[in-house]
Amino acid sequence: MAYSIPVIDLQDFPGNMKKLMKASEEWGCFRIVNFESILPKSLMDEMRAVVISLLELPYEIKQRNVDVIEGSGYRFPDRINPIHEGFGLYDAASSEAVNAFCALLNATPQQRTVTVREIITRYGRAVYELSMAIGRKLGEGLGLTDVSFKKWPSQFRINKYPFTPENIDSDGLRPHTDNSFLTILQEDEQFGGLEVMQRSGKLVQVEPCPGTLIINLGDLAQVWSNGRFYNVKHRVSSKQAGIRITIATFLLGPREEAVEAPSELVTSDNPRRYVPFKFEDYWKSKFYKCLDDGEALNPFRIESAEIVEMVVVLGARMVKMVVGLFDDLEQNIHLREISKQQSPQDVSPELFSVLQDVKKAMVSFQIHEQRRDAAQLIEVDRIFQVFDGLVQKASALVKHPDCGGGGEIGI
Ligand SMILES: O=C(O)CCC(=O)C(=O)O
Repeated sequence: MAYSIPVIDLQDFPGNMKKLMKASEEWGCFRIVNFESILPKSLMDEMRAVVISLLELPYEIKQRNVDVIEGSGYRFPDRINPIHEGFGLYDAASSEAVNAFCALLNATPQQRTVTVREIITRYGRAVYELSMAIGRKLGEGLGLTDVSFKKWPSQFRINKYPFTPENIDSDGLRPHTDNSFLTILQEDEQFGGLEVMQRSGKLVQVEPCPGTLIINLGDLAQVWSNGRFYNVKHRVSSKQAGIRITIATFLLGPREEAVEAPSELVTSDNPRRYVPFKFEDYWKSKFYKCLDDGEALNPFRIESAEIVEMVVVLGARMVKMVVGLFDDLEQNIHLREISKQQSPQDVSPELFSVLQDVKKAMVSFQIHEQRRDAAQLIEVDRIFQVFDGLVQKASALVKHPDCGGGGEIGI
């Protein structure tokens, strides 16, 4: 069978290492074969059957699959992706998360809870183990020996595309990059429609190939590899009438630690490209601002971060200067008023002069205190109010040559 994207044999390492690196750098996606010792074909088939049964549940019940993190739950076809419906399960490798997911959806007696739960649990663990194995190989390929993605949770997205003769050539999912480090995609065995864009910009159709899996590298792979891995831009297009169902499992960013390239991958030839950031900040910015074209990474690019820092520092200085100017003005007015005061007849001029000096000192002291408080308040409040806008402006100014395209909320 002719494959349109590179194929990596997981049982043939280090033999396939060069090919894996080339695929990750030029395509940002590849197909894997020989992974059955971790994820058997029988489990993939069982999972597909479970997924189909879940998608048949009534809408009121599907809606119970609420977000655990922004956008992680049920998605009904909407204006942005009108021929796409999806379930989501955050932290898919944890049995608690699977139990909670199943408990919410288990509304009909026909749903054989125990089996459904057991299959999702086994699939979640197997596919997670597979993502750990691929992550380790990607690390080894970059010369890192003890790479672990154990603290990076995963997420399922179950995708259903009702393709009809009327919507042929429409987008099932708009072009996007994934929010993940890597995505493991179990395709529909019958209906194709996935299109991936090579780093060179060439768009390639990916035909289904039963018994294999597709791996897409997401935005976090681009950051973690310090720009070496390509975050592949892809979309799903309706090619043929029929119900297309796929299961995507995303290896997301760590909950606690920052997302950043390991120091070994930062060299004088390839300086750090992104400031370390929290996955949550990236995810929220991508979700709430509906950033489709890789802009979600822009605020974290070093060039942008430097510009933003510069703008913030300059802004803070300006605020201080302005506050200082107004305060000096106010202080002078007060001091002049004190100087103009006449000495009462029963107070000697010497004593009056000392009292005036005390008053002046108090005014200066008060203004100094107010100035400090005001400067602090203004700095914190105003700078942070405009901060978000500045980040966006700075991001728009910086167009990185490697920008691999963006991320509609792919998951
Ligand atoms: O359904 C597919 O083929 C691709 C799914 C995808 O790109 C996604 O869920 O982000």
